[in-house]
Amino acid sequence: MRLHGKGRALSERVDISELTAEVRRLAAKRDAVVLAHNYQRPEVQDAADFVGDSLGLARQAALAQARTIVFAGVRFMAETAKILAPDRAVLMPEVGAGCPMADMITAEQALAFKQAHPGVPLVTYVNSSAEVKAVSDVCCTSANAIEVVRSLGVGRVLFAPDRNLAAWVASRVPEVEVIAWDGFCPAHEQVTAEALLAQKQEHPEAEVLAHPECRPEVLALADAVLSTSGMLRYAAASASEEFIVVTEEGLLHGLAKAAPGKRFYGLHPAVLCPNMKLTTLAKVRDCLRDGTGAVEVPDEVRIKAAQAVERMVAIG
Ligand code: CIZ
Ligand code: SF4
Repeated sequence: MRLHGKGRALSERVDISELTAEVRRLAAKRDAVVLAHNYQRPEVQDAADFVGDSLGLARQAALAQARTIVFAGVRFMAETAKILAPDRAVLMPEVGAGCPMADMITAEQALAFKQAHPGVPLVTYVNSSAEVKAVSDVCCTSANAIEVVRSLGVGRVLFAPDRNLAAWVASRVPEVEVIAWDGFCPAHEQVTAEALLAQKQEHPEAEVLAHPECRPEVLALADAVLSTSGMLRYAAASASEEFIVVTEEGLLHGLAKAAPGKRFYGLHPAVLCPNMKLTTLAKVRDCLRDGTGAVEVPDEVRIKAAQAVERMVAIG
């Protein structure tokens, strides 16, 4: 039985190295750049030209010289790339990869939210559809939400769709009243304080890095609350050798590369986004080979959504 297991692991490795070579060959042939989100499968990250958070990747998309952008992530991320790079073809290897949190608010609901609070700006997390961005005043990411809200210089803001990120921002910017939409990320929401406390007991020396999509009682136990790009920088710069990482487990791969030799622990049960895992290396290869999975954002939506995204980019 052990032999069988070892043999299988070896053949999977061969598959991965062959598929990676095919991905690279097809990307060159199609004049494509492959972008992978920090939560993607390790082998997809390793085969990509760039790995990062949604905004970093959308910026890469805008800078890329390539005619085609293959986006390994979820739909709102590929849409953001299309918004910033409208003249490029943006392809998704798995068109069914959505984000349940982004689906928790529609453009109609966002408009009604605004109408119920006249004159109060709507700050929308990038984890939202292009249509919702188009009716928003400004976007934010988990990396810049606090700065974006502060920069508006107003006493009240509407915040959608993530209630946990909204609560985190409200705690850090107490001078602003944050009126939150009741959305959440199912993967981060299922993390409990008990699960984190159990892991802290196992690893008492570890620093706890948590994503602001987690519930407030989980964030209260963290040493640092950070976006994925923030965690990568923090872990590399910190004097600590061990970290408990409270975000989607795909980031553990990037952390091990960003801070070699340091130890990173996830949680039990693991924080997993099934949508992020839908994209496989074989699907990336198929997408490059067949040119399928084009993401389109109609011009009238794209132009308005671009204003909200570009306003955020100008802030930081
Ligand atoms: O904006 C992103 O890429 C997401 C969803 C997470 C993060 O914190 O980077
Ligand atoms: Fe959406 Fe959460 Fe998955 Fe990110 S981890 S894509 S917020 S469901």
